[in-house]
Amino acid sequence: NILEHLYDQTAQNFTSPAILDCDYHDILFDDTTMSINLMDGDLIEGHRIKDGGEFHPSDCKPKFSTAIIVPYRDRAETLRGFLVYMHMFLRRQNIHYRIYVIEQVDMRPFNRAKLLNIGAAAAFKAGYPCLVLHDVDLLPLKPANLYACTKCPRHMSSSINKFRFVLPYLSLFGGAIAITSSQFKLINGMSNEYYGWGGEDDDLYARLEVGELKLCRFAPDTSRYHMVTHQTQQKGEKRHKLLNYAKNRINNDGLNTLRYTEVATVLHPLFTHIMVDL
Ligand code: NGS
Repeated sequence: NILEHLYDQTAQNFTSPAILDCDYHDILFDDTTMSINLMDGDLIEGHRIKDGGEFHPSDCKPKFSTAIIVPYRDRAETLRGFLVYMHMFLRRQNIHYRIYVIEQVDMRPFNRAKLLNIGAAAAFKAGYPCLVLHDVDLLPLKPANLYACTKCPRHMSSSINKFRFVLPYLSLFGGAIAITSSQFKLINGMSNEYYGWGGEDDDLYARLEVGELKLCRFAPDTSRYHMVTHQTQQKGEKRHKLLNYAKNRINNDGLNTLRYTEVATVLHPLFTHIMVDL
């Protein structure tokens, strides 16, 4: 029973005006496919998504507050599709959430993990108890895949069309994951050292092992995602070397050593846009 793994998580500084608790039963067990044909206008017209891409149900009190953090650079079309789709998907889940897009503006190779750390820091400030770390090219296909934190860090995207819906390896912990803010702090977030594609998610898995946090997954059928195709990225040259001593770096590479320049933060109708120079 999925519900057993979930527990109440409402943001510290979030008070819902409604009295009735939201009902999650339908969401957890309803597997109808989502429609993705709606445009931004349809979303904003109801005035229910606040600037910065924050939503909370208006007719019930949500149990979950989730910050969805998306590392980003140079994929405007993919981002647009992602935002429209995700708000349609998430609004139906009766959760309180906000979408943060963390954009790397410098020209160095993409550093996914460092961008996620930056997003996490913003989410902590806003009081979110639960983080969903999410690639922009992944779209969840099952409404039952609740965007809330389970007691164990959860690998959400275990069934992706690109891999014919089969999990490539057991310790894979990338794509889309849910982890509580306190768990993420416990393992000092992610490494800031992985420039270029690959390895940073395996490094995060190593941190879970150090912190003795066991990951979990919902059933494969609930964890289905569509991956939007894109060009392959430049691979990180140092990733294997870094991975070899991942466990030794946990205390001196992560949230406690996070340094960057915030270039701008803009509240767009569908997302909070944080631009950073790493
Ligand atoms: C591993 C990478 C991971 C990556 C995974 C799946 O080899 O970062 O493949 O990648 N690890 C290293 O490079 C050390 S995927 O096929 O989804 O593009 O997440």
